[in-house]
Amino acid sequence: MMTKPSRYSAFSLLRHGIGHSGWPRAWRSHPLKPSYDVVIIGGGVHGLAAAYYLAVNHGIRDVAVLDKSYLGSGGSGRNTAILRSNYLTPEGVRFYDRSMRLYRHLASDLNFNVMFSRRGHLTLAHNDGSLRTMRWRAEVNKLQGVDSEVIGPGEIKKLVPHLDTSAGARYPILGALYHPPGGIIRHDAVVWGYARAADANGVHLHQDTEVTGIETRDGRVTGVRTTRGDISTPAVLNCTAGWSTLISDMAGVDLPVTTSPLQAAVTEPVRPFLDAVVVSGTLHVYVSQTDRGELVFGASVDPFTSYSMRGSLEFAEGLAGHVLELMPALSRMRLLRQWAGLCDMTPDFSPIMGPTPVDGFYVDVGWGTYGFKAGPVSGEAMADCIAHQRPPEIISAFGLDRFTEGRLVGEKGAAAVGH
Ligand code: PYC
Repeated sequence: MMTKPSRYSAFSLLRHGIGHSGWPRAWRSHPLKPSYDVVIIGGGVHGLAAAYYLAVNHGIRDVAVLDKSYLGSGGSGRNTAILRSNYLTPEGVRFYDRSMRLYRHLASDLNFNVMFSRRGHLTLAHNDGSLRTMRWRAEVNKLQGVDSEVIGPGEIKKLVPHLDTSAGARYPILGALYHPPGGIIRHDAVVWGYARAADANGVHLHQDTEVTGIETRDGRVTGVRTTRGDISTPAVLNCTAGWSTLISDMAGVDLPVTTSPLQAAVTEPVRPFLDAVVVSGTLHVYVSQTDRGELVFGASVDPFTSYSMRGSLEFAEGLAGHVLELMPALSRMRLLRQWAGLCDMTPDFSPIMGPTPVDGFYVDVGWGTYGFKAGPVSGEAMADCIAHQRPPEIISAFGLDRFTEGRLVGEKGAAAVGH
């Protein structure tokens, strides 16, 4: 049988696929200047987005973003890229919903394909207690204009036919919080898109530049010491995860944060069969299928504090068992890779954002397991906070002072899984 000649001959594949000739650099390298108007520590989605919005929304372009490794090397490149805004508190729902709105328009704002994919997000309830929390969340969500409702096993089965919704399952599914706007995105593309756009707007991106100290005088920030030289600056934003306490300590600011690893894993690619993002708090597992066909699985944070980013066999075993309780048909799929990121946990599972007792030292930290989905809104809000030297309304509930004033914003009940 004659086969149709492919448009991509071996020769053209070699010409276009290997060597990447003629591709422009997405962002430039610069010498480290001795001073900047703003220095942002952490070159992940939060730091890059803050730099981008400082330049674009406020005309503040004399900004440096410092990362001790490569851009996106921390939590931004180590998450499961799930987007949602079905939180428990009104403050949380409003905040994450703004992020969803920014994410939806990000590809056109940044002129970069970030592969946002609206999938629908299901949080399963396996007992009456969870079902009650789902109903509560649905009501809070609706009051804030966010699309969420509780659905029963019949509707769940239609959305995700591979789920075992039978009454005989070991953890029977009683219902789910269904959040149609939820979805996934390509996390690296979000980093690269913000980095390219920040660079195009005059921001200096400095990779392999580790912060070794923060200078203060008379209660205000005056500069940053780095492995590539010292910088004088009146404004420093700590956008790190894992090292947020270390950096804040350098400025003399204590944070109520502990750090735990969060592991995830990905399978070999298979044909698309899973449209929705599925989460089970009881079984401590969440799963989605990427555009390439891989299944991405996550779980709860490791049950100890650590800065280790190594995967463990114990995690893979537990994960596989739990996934199979939900979707027995996956028993023959192979895990390809696993990884871990660092989660900075706060006592109320909400972030710490805004000014600190040290003038000019700002924090955007303590994201726990919610950091990636908040990247755009955090960047927008922290840029506003620095430009106007006061927190905008959307983050006013998340200040560091809430821990001494007893105004906690309890978001543990909205965690994808138990932590
Ligand atoms: O809160 O949706 C979530 C989540 C997924 C992975 C980590 N956190």
